[in-house]
Amino acid sequence: NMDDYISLATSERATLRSELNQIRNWLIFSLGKRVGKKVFFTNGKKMPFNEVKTLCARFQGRVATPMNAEENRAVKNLVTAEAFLGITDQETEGQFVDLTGRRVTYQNWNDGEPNNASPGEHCVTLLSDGTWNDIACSASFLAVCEFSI
Ligand code: NAG
Repeated sequence: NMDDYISLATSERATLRSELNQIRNWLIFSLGKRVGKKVFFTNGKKMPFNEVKTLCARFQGRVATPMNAEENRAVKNLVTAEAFLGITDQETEGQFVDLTGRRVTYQNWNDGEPNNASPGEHCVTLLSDGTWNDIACSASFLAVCEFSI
């Protein structure tokens, strides 16, 4: 009868949801870093900034953009090499914004940075000590994406 079909569908949906949660937990446990509702992953590949943007978008994520010290630490602990962040001053020199155009409130520059070294540095990388450097967007660094969970 119809009620039996509906309750079966409801319980199957609950089972699927809990199995998907379990798979998500395995992924984060083995490969990712989670801070609150954000999770960071890397594919371990180095590429120019535009390719990182395309890659993260293809997987419905964004280039990693730490909004506070805890998120910055999570990215630092995820990577083993210098990584691009989703922050640029391509629009207005010296005004660093996220990829939605908002000015970034949290910043963690290395001493003497950002220096816009010749011939111009409009992208940002996370250095191995967790501080930031501005760098040419055409250079290749590790791709790190963030996803909302
Ligand atoms: C240079 C960096 C520059 C940084 C400077 C700090 C490159 C191409 N340039 O090597 O971004 O501001 O060191 O001393 O890596």
